[in-house]
Amino acid sequence: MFHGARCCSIIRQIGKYGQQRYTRYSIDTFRRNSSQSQIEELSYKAALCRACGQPTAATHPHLIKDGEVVPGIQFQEFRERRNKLMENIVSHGCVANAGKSHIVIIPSSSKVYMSEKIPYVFRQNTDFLYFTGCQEPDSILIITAKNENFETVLFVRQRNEHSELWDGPRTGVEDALRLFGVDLALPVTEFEQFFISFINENKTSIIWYENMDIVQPNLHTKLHKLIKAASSQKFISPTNIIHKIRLIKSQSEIDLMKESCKIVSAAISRTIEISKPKMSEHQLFATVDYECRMKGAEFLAYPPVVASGKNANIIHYIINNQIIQDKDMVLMDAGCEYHGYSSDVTRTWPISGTFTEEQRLLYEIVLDIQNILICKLREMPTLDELFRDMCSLLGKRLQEIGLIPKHLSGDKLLAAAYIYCPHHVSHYLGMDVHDTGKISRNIKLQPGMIVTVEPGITYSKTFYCFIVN
Ligand SMILES: [Mn+2]
Repeated sequence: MFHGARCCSIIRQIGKYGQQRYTRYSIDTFRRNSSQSQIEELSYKAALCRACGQPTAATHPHLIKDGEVVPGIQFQEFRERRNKLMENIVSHGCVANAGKSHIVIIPSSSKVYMSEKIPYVFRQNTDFLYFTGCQEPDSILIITAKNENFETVLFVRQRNEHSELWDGPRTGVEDALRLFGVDLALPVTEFEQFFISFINENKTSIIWYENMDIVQPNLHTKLHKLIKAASSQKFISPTNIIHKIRLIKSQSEIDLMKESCKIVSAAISRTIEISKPKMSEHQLFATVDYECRMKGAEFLAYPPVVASGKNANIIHYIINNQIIQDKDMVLMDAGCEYHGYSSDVTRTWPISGTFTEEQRLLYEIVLDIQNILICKLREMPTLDELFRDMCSLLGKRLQEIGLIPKHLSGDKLLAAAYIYCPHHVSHYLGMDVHDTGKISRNIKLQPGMIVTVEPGITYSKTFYCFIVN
């Protein structure tokens, strides 16, 4: 992964010319050739043009438009999200809240390593990303509220020449302030001091921190130590409040979600086109991955299920290493992540290009039921009601073809159908595949929610049939 020889030669070059000296030389040369006003304008631009820890409008104009923090989402939208969070925090009824001060702590992810010095692809903690747009690891978002005044502080890693040589540019403290529109940006090394001062000055403050889900292990340990030493204060989880906000998507999020779904849908269509008997499941995985990336997705949203024949009976079959036989159905459950937004689509098809009679029968039952359920969404049911509807529709259709005994009715029929579709029919979809996990499936749908509709039939004689949207 890392090329020792190339790296040494870069170090030699920097050693020889000196990075600082080289930069100063360029600015001096430039100064001699420019008028003062040009210099001012250009040095402002140069500051914005510096590569940061993530794409910006200056360095990646093909990804980020002026005024956006991340692709498709404007600066202002992040402010509105943080304001909404704090309005919900201060008006929350779970604690005797009136007049109290609050501190909300949302950590970013840390880098995770697969083996010595070899990192996994970094994926930012979703809640942190939602409120900042910041892709820096080991950072912390703090929002404090005192007498209805909110202050946002972003703690990020300082710039470091040696680390940046290895891992690429960091955004750093100064540019974080400008890039993310927070009130204050500080080095993450100053977090402890900041936190201690805050809780000393605000002895009855409420500390909002998700204590059950450890995102940043070092920070988690530190917070526990500090809170033990400081007072009798306890953590209150902000996650329910955060997920309620994330549940309702804005227009810009809906546009990103549509594109994410479009990309994976085209990628799966292409994969079906090129698939033929004797290919391996692995090759179809490679095809869907390639097609998603070529169409602009960053990566797949989850390890895809590519299952032929009876492998499709394993709901989370991700080993994907079997050869697809002539008569097999293939099941593909794949989604991509497009600028932070996930899709989740499942399709099944006969590898030969032609269904057997039996395969077509089951396929069409699932397709019919899926279409009926999609229409039912207009009535704004709860997801649990949608699931009950699916079991009832599926039960009746399977009775018609003799897979479920005709005398069953009511709950017994629903239970019999569940054996053929042993999973829920829907979940919320968004930045995460199983988005806003704290939200019950027993609440009515509302405009702005995005959900999957994924009925299926697990039939163990020869194949599995499953459709998702
Ligand atoms: Mn799903």
